Amino acid sequence: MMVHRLPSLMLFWWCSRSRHGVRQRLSCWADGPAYITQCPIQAGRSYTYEFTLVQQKGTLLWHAHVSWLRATVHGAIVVYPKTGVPYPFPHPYEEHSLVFAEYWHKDVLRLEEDVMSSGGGAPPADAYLINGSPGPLYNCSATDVYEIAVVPGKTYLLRLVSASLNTEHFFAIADHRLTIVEADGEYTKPLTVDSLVIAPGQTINVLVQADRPIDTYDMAMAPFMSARNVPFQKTPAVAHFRYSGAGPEAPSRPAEFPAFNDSLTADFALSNLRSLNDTGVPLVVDANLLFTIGLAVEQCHSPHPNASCRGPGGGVFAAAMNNIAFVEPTVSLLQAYYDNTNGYYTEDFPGFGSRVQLVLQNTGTVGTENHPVHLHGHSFHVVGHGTGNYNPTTAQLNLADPPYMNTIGVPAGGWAAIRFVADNPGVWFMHCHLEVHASWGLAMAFVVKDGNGTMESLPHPPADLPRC
Ligand SMILES: [Cu+2]
Repeated sequence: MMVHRLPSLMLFWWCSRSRHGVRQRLSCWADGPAYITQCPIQAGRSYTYEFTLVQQKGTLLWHAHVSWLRATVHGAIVVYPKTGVPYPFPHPYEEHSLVFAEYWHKDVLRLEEDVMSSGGGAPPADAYLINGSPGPLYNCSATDVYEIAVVPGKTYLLRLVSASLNTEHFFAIADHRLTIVEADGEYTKPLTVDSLVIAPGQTINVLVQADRPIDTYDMAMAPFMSARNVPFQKTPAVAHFRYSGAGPEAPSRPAEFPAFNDSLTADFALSNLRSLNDTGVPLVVDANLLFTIGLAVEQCHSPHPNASCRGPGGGVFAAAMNNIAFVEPTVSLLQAYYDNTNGYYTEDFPGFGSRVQLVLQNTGTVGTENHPVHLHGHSFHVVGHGTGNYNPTTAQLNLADPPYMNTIGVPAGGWAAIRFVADNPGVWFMHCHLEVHASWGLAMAFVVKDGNGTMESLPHPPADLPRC
């Protein structure tokens, strides 16, 4: 599969995953994040992303991975099971993808520049969007509503994809329950909920039964905001789940949501999500890492504090992983690693094939917030999570059937433990998928060195790889 002839400065993140026992490796050059695995594609140039989908299926997200361009450059990728392989649930009557996004009236490059030079937070989105439409709750948008025509009695599979920039969202359908059957491209045991939270970067498939009286029902996304004192857009984006026979003029039934800061409900799905199949959780680990993640405020050093120190208390927002704020390099880290260029990376990550447990501890000196942390190049088993500080002697880990994901919402003031096998050579970005947090430095990259066997080495870079 290839994506090519990209019009201008765009990069594509590919949710490359290497499943246990599955050869989905060796395509780090096609991963996409700017200054991690390549330099940005310049206007008028192109880069062909080549990668292999081996035994991968499900709903994935592609998006630009430079600056804040993901806001408008994104989409769903649906990988169907091989011909003849059924879903592990009754075949739905129809399938629809719903892509969630945030919209600003401003050019997002300007938006990013303004936010980063202000030292303060990101302004709320001007609207939320479902498949590009904000829906009737926004001004002048009464007819700009995405709609699914529904046959009563049938079952629908909805592929939910969040390309949102800085906000996590609840999703709900009026009077209907949602049965989660897949998360981040991996089947789960069916879990039925009234609403769920989806973080930027995540994909969740749900089954919905059209078993309610004939009418039009709102399918809506509303903000989940775990941080205090952060301004955010409160108006939900609404799409319609319209039964055939419903009067076109009748008002739709509104979806109901938990309170915007209801962390308990937000965490429910994660707490109860279980992998459907044996995904090969490492029962013992070779490396046990604990990284803190969180936001902080730095002292103002600007001669123009009113303009450039608009964070809390007249400071400048910052973020860190393991107490180090990630600063975007001016070269591609993968290129630097491939060329053995000194000064850009260390080689202290556990060796090829290591079974790694990584505990992400959410800290932060300016209140805490849920951080959806995404790891490139690997899916991971979410073996545990909880509130407060991680305590290895009391933490309850699920080593039987944890969900196998690539983005994990680390609870506000809490922790999440993930396990994965570092068997994909290359440089892999790990970052908060709230774009403003990543810009502040909530990011890092792992160097996974080559193994000794065949098909365990980073290949040579493709000829058309963009150069800095
Ligand atoms: Cu974050």
